[in-house]
Amino acid sequence: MSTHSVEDIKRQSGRLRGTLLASLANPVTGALAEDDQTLIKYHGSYQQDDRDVRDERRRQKLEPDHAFMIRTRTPGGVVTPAQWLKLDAIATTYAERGLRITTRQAFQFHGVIKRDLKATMQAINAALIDTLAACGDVNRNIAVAANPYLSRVHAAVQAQAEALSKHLLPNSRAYYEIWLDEDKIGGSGEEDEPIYGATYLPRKFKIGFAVPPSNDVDVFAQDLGFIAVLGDDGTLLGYNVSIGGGMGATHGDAETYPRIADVIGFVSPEHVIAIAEAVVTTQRDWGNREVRKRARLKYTIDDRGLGNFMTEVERRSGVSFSEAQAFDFAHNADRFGWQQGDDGLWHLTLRIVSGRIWDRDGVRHLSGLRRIAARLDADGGAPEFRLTPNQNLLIANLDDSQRASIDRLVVEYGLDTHVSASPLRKTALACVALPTCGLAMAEAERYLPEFVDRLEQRLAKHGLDSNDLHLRISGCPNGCSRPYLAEIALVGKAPGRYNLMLGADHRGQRLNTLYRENIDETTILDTLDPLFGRYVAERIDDERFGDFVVRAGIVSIDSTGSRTLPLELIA
Ligand code: SRM
Ligand code: SF4
Repeated sequence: MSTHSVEDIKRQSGRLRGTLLASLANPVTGALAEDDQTLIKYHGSYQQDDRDVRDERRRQKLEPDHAFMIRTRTPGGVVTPAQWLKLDAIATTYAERGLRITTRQAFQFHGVIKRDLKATMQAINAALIDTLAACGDVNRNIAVAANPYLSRVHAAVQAQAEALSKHLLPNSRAYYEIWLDEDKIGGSGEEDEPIYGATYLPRKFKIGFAVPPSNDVDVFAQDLGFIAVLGDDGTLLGYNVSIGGGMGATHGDAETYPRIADVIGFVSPEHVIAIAEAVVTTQRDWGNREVRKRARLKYTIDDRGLGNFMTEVERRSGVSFSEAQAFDFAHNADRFGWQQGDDGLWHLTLRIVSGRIWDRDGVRHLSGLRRIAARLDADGGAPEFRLTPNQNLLIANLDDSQRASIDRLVVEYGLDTHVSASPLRKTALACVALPTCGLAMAEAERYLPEFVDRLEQRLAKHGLDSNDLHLRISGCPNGCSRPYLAEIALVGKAPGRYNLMLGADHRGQRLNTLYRENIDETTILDTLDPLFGRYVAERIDDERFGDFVVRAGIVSIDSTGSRTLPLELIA
């Protein structure tokens, strides 16, 4: 890795250009120069290597099998059928692992080799989608409730999120010069960055818009959240604002921890951009630039004080927060199948296991969705594909006459797994982890199906087959599947070994707690088994498992339910 600090790399990058052009042109290696590996993130890509073959290649004295992950900036995860077809073609031509829906409603392409990077970026842009700021120390893809029923509010919130995403883009033309061959103009490399400045943010920054009763975006895991408040007539009155959420932690480092965001007040829709910009610039100026692990907004707030931070945001934005309005989240999972929106149109939510869409091992989901996209594209109207923050897929805005033909294709291509899957399987999430993620300590996406098989057997033993239990697996404590908000979570510690976390609620409002550390599958199942037994015997009415383990004192959560203590202190 580079000997330069990330702060130095950003400062010296000529507004995110570095030596990327030379790195891309170098035919000797499949990798980029070290500092460029940091800079390419701001362009929406990560250099990775296939970890399944890493050791073997090292033995053979070969360089790692380098390839790139590319992530889109798709606020709210919305694309048209025509765009879907183009993304499918890009995945088929350049990527190795199909299309991957992320937990922030982006598409990821894995396994793009260096010499195809530019062509892939150009093809994505030709689909009128970009990847700018999808990664890096900037505002990331903005998550928006995929909410299929409150369609009018969804449209208003989506429009607001798109405008905000655009507003918070870096000003540098580096992306357009490097990938899209835009001519350099005077001042290139020294562009003004009015929001970010020369060193951008201290760390990544994430925004989510929630529309109650659904908390599918896990708004309290976001650095900045906007929770829609509706009037009696269903119109959008404004938003409760939440700040300081985040999941990432480091094993054994008590200075790092997941944190539930604080709700700090209410603002009207016209103030969203001013508030967001003020939160971003305050974090830019106040965030920790010495210790990257402490650089997220959640630590800035804990270090500087929530009240001080709020006052500064009000000062910078010129907007005063009103008192937060009451809100009520019912769940943080998706609702599958057909739902009719309040505009009369129909929306179909399909389950996509860990967001991976490909044709492999008898599965033909990529082909099936290609047929559906082609049909919808030909039909006209305003259909759209909407990625959900739970890695699933919504086919939105259909009229009644279109449903039967889509249903036929869904069944023909086996895209109807939500019909037969257990509630546990339907809502289970796993991050990507191995073989592409460089930080993975254990399997997640590839392990989820078999772990669910075994967990289902234990649940069945206790008559809990139909229990809607939320399970999430992450390959390391960074928490990309938002595991700390699951009733049961496995957080990777080492190959085949996980920390078992218990006790979050099903609305994304309470973090779970470390219950057993560094255990293997058999121990995990044997640990859960008696707890399921107690749950059946002792639960009150329709009490959820996550609530039960807290009430029964099996895990202890602080009285506010918004634990901000380091994991290690809680265990
Ligand atoms: Fe993540 C880093 C994948 C959502 C917290 N995340 C990574 C990297 C890029 C690994 C790396 O830095 O080398 C992973 C690439 C794996 C791969 O091969 O694709 C990765 N994160 C993902 C995705 C694809 C997971 C998924 O299965 O869908 C999600 C892409 C989101 C997107 O479209 O932008 C993803 N990551 C999240 C979330 C969930 C969310 O945002 O709602 C979190 C927790 C929320 C948060 O940020 O606190 C998350 N990812 C992290 C962290 C820990 C950050 C921290 O504050 O400590 C890292 C590591 C880091 O930044 O150093 C990380
Ligand atoms: Fe990789 Fe860890 Fe994120 Fe999983 S949680 S994708 S293993 S960084």
